[in-house]
Amino acid sequence: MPIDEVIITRKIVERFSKEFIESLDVDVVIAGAGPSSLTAARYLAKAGKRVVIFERRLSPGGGMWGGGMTFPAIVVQEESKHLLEEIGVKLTNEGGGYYTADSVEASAKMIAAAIDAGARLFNAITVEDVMIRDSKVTGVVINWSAVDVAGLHVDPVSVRSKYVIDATGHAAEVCRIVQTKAGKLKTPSGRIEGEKSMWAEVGEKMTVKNTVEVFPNLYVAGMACNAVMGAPRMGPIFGGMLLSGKKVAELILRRKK
Ligand code: 48F
Repeated sequence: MPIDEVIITRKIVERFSKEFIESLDVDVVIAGAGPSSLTAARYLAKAGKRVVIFERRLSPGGGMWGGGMTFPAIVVQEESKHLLEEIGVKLTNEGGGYYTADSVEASAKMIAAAIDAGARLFNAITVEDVMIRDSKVTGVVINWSAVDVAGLHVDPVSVRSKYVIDATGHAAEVCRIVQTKAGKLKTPSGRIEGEKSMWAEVGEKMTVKNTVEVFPNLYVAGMACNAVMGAPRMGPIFGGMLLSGKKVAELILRRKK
């Protein structure tokens, strides 16, 4: 078969355009593609929701690839291990309720499982703002991450969604934008409370408890929950991230429309 560079270019642009246009008006947009996002996306897409993830970096997976201090292993606890087993991640029982997994295998399988369930994942795109109508979040505003990196003055474009999940990790970037532009969040002080120092046991429990709707139609998942609600970080134990992703999917699936 002859190979033509211009055909290759056309096919890439056509395919991207088709998929991007299909993603402009969806049920759920998730900002960030870490472990909480990928779990939420898998559950939501499996339930038939149209889900789009925008990830700033080239590689989705967030903080999971690096395990603990780049030792490529993660720990999960008994009550969350089914969320990795469901997608075929091999676990080692370390005793006492602790299980370990290869962080690279876990990250790769979580990404594949979310996409296989039907979620669409766009990498190298940053969520830089939200749309708000009648005091409700109605979508996100996005731009190429490269535009940001290069400091180019280029206007972003918009994507409508019924719900937005802030799964941007420690930075809780979407919530910070909403706080700046729309005011009060549903937190004890109405503001972002700020993440607290490492305390794995409390942090893990609080991440799940703090998985809530923080502004009409805006949910938090993963580490962003503790950053917004004011609870400890927990380091390279990932059960709370996975359970938070599952919980946010359940909260959205329970909504009427
Ligand atoms: O931080 P991250 O892995 O999110 P998570 O699901 O998991 C946290 C754990 O990895 C770890 C931890 C566990 O004990 O504390 O930190 O809460 O992934 C967040 C992803 O969001 C991307 C970022 O590049 C990363 O891949 N991201 C951040 N801001 C934006 C974004 C943004 N504005 N737009 C798009 N992506």
